[in-house]
Amino acid sequence: MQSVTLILLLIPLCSHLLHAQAVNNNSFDAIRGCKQYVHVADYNGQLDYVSTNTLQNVGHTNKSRIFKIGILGTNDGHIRFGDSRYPYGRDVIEIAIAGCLQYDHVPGYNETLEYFPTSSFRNVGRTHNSRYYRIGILGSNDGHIRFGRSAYPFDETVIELVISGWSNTQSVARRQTRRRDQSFNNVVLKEASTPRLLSRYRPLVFRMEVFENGRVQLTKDGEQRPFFEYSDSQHAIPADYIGFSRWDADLIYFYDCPLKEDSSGSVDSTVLLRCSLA
Ligand SMILES: *[C@@H]1O[C@H](CO)[C@@H](O)[C@H](O)[C@H]1NC(C)=O
Ligand SMILES: *[C@@H]1O[C@H](CO)[C@@H](O)[C@H](O)[C@H]1NC(C)=O
Ligand SMILES: CC(=O)N[C@H]1CO[C@H](CO)[C@@H](O)[C@@H]1O
Repeated sequence: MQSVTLILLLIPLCSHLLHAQAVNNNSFDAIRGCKQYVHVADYNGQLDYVSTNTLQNVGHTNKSRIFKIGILGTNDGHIRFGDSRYPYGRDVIEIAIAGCLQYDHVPGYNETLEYFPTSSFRNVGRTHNSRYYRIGILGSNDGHIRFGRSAYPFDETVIELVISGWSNTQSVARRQTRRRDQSFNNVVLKEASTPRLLSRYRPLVFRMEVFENGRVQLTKDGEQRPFFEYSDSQHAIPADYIGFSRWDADLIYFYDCPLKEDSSGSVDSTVLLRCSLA
């Protein structure tokens, strides 16, 4: 049997969740408030059994008990239940990507990218000399973001940001010129060590700020200092169009995410927070 990685999510039964679906913008909104279980054992491995007595969200009828569960993966989810008790992790998944648009079926590095016009984004931050965008990446390594001036930037220069390539160790900024036959030239602008930045189990969510003078800063949610930055003042390239690619690992991107300062105080977050604590 093909080895698969699954993530099981125990979902709270909560009427507010139905209300929240009206504003769903990506499929991960459905698992808000769930506990997350990763590093799932193989079929013949030792399973951790979660004691259902300790779950906060169990539906009851006088003839049954109801559990709501989510599975993320390509195939072969296996659920076993019985009367044994084992300890379990209390890790509550935090859905940082609420309200983002989701992009999967990400094209390969040498395929034609789909560039999204940032002028159509609902969520763009602006300062007097920069614009910023909130983006999420879920996957084990090698996020690739390209941005530039047009939707079909062949024979044009774009910026390519490699987020934790080289087996999730290093991030790089390049100036890239790509031709219609997909041949390309790269000029390296910056290399930085970023060990274990990406994860298959938790999205990396960050702000990408593009300054008019060619500076670019990537800053993780909840952090003040960029984890990656460079400046290319000779060739400032605006992020009028943004595209996403991958290398050897499947990725899911989240883009046009609500900017942090907006999302934290919104009505929807409040409702959902109450839901996950219920
Ligand atoms: C179970 O619930 C149903 C409907 O809620 C009720 O009609 C029935 O009498 C209940 N049965 C018992 C054994 O309590
Ligand atoms: C993309 O093309 C370059 C040059 O043609 C090649 O070296 C590289 O391995 C290709 N990458 C992928 C992921 O196919
Ligand atoms: C919470 C949120 O961002 N909701 C948006 C989902 O998408 C629709 C249509 O694009 C918007 O109208 C909502 O505001």
